[in-house]
Amino acid sequence: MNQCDDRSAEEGVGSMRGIILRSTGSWYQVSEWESRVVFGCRAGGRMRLDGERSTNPLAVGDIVRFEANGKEEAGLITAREERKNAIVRRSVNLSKETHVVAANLDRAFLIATVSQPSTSSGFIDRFLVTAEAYGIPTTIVFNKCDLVMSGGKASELLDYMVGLYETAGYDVLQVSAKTGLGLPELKAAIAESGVNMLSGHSGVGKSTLINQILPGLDLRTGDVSDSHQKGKHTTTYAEMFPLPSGGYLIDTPGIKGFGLVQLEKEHLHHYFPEMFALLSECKFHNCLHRSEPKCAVRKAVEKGLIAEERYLNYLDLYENFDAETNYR
Ligand SMILES: Nc1nc2c(ncn2[C@@H]2O[C@H](COP(=O)(O)OP(=O)(O)O)[C@@H](O)[C@H]2O)c(=O)[nH]1
Ligand SMILES: [Mg+2]
Ligand SMILES: [Zn+2]
Repeated sequence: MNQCDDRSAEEGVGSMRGIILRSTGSWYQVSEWESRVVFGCRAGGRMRLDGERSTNPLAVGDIVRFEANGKEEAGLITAREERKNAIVRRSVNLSKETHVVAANLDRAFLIATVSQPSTSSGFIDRFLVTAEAYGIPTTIVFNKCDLVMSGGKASELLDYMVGLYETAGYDVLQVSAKTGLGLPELKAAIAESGVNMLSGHSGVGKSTLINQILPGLDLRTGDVSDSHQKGKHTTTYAEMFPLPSGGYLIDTPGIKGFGLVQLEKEHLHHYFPEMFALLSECKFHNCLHRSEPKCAVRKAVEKGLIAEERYLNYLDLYENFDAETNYR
């Protein structure tokens, strides 16, 4: 049962519903559900929920019950609603604990680039597997397209990467935060879902894109190699911004990638949609598409119907699975 319903009954009229925009460990910014007024909240003692091994029982995107504590726009969080999903990574210090990066995501936007820097398909595929496992639809956004000269090497790579992921069944956008190319399409896609997360390597232009989408914010950009950014809370904490369309946009600064938490090696191939679609045509129902006879996936790779690069990334993830569970 929904914990919110549970507890609101006993807490009565003073209780409000809100969504966590920001968390610094012991203090939270909570946006009241209807008015969107932001309250500064602390968490009540009951927040560590049974059976959870995370260092942070409350995360960005969590929907909570809270009570105003008399002072203006300050309150106490009393309960958390059940999560639809949560992106987690292993806690920095405690190997068996996890850190919840964000919860209740409706869509992820993976920002990638083909130059300055170039994003590898290995990184993209690892992200996609994680998102598939959590049931979060993903749009791949190639930014910095203004740097791509037609006919050049970067242009070839861009065409190849776009084809790779469109063929695999993903939505792909080509944008430039600098020139505004493709931004109307990106804004429209973001307005379609409730809670959207922007992810990607440092330096691909996440903050620049968010500044274009929400011009009032004025986020710091271009500090890729800025030494004072290291070790600060910005390396671990996500932040959520309300959108005029009614939804939210989450920035995940400094998060290089997500680990394959709670995922079984033998199920990895389920999260490559174009391979999963062919599983029923393999001779063995539990085919791992490695060296089994009469494998429909390998046949499709040979025929060029499934991209070899995606298949090789699958094999690589499979072979190095134990290492991959250690978050990088
Ligand atoms: N040429 C070009 N540069 C961009 C674009 N978007 C971002 N940048 C630059 O890339 C650098 C990193 O951007 P930033 O938004 O801080 O990346 P983040 O680490 O992903 O948040 C900055 O110097 C930006 O000015 C783009 O579309 N085209
Ligand atoms: Mg940034
Ligand atoms: Zn197979």
